[in-house]
Amino acid sequence: MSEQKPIKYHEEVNFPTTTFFDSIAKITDDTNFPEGQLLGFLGRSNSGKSSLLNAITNHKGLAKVSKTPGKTKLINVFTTKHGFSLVDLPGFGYSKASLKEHKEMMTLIETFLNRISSLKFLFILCDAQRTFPEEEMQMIETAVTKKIQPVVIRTKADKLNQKGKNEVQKDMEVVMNELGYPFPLFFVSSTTGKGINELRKFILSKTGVM
Ligand SMILES: Nc1nc2c(ncn2[C@@H]2O[C@H](COP(=O)(O)OP(=O)(O)OP(=O)(O)O)[C@@H](O)[C@H]2O)c(=O)[nH]1
Ligand SMILES: [Mg+2]
Repeated sequence: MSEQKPIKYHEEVNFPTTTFFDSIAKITDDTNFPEGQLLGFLGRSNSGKSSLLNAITNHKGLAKVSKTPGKTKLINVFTTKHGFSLVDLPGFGYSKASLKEHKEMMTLIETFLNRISSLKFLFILCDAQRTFPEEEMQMIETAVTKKIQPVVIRTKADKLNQKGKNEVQKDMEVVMNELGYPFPLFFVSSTTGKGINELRKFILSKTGVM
């Protein structure tokens, strides 16, 4: 594959200034989330959640990206100056995490989905090179039952050629048919900027900014 040139994606669609709000380790009745709509970003460890948040907000060091997976163990909340907030959820499925750590993380994610009624969108990220896993399908179903809009994002799209992308697109249509729910689907690359503007437009239109 030929080297892809980075595009100046940050100049096309402006995203509101976004700043760190808080890191949350446990959800109780006193846990403070920002006012306004919350948009959750969920996916396996290393699926590219933190990188995507940095790309969307055009803010390189906003969410921490690590070469070693399993970095984000807390719920990290970032708030935009337009009143909605982005939530980087802990990456699940990291092979080196202990069973106890894994359970704690899944409990934190479940509590978040169950208890936080201002959560309106759940972006489910999955590396475009992977087969879409069963657990992610279940997360789509969970979101739908809780009246949270699920959106699937296939990440690291720079690693796919057109043929690969077409195959993934077909696989995702199979998933939509199986679930009986045609969720919005995006292919993005935080490295090249592919799909980032489309995703920004989607977020801004759904949150009423655009
Ligand atoms: N090629 C490519 N690599 C990417 C892309 N996005 C992220 N990566 C790399 O994938 C690795 C994981 O990225 P993160 O953004 O930290 O992933 P995460 O889902 O936040 O991981 P956890 O915090 O462990 O849950 C890093 O080495 C990134 O540089 C992308 O679009 N293309
Ligand atoms: Mg992360």
